[in-house]
Amino acid sequence: MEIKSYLTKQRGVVEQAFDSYIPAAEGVFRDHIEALRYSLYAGGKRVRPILCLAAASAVGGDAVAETDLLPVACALECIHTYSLIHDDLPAMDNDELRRGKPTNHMLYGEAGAILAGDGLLTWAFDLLSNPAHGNLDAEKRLRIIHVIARAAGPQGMVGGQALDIAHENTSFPFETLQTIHRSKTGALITASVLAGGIGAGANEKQLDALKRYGDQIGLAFQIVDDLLNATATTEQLGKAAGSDAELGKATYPAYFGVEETRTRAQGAVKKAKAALAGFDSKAEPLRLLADYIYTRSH
Ligand code: GRG
Repeated sequence: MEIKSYLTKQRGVVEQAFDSYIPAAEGVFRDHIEALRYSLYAGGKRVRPILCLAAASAVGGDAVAETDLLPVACALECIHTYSLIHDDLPAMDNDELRRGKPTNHMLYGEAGAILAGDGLLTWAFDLLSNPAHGNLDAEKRLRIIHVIARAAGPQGMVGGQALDIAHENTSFPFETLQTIHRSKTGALITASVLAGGIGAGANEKQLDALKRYGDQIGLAFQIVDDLLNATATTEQLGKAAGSDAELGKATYPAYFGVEETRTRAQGAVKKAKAALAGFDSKAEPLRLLADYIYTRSH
């Protein structure tokens, strides 16, 4: 299997599912829905939904992934997109460009962007809990909702963002950087993998392995994000390069330099793949995704 064609195919699967789940920009809520659809369709890589489907495939095969997990995959992307819209706001990173396009608040204003994020976060839980979507039984559905809510909330992504902002322009120990990375970026990535596993009926041993895999690729993902921010151009990234240094953020390259940072990212990818040792060839996409996370260019 070749990663590029796999990603293209899976992005198509996720985007087709969006078309059936996300309300059309029409009627009385048209402007609000247009604002949230703008960011949802602005060219994201769809890493979290693809990881969720790949984990489900690793446990139960592709058919289970595509019949039962699509609403979960889309909900994860809604939560991710909301976090980016809010992260770009003037009160946070104050970015004008994301994925090479104007950020949400540049087009819809601050209030519109805050509400677009709120709408996406809430819609995610509508999708997850709606029995009309997917064939998941109530027990799996509830467990998935809990895993995702925990990862997105005050002890996960939101808490990590709060810590990150609180530590701007301060110096702090490396352990704090790890906590910020694990919560801000890693938690939702691990939850994406776990949600796929739970939905496909993974046993506890398999879930433990998927958690170890998720934690390591989450770490690799954030390290690579730090590296790209420090070394790539705004054009390559589609968002402001060098913004971490400008905002006084501590990053892996700031602690270890570029070479050591690369080695650490490679180490995390290796550990992620080792965690999958008990899985058969159905886990091949997860293995390829681990490599992709290291080699991605934006
Ligand atoms: C505002 C509650 C709240 C949280 C924001 C995720 C996040 C927390 C902020 C984004 C800042 C950032 C650059 C984090 C590093 C890792 C990351 C999440 C990168 C963006 O994810 P990609 O690369 O984005 O999957 P695409 O554009 O492909 O969807």
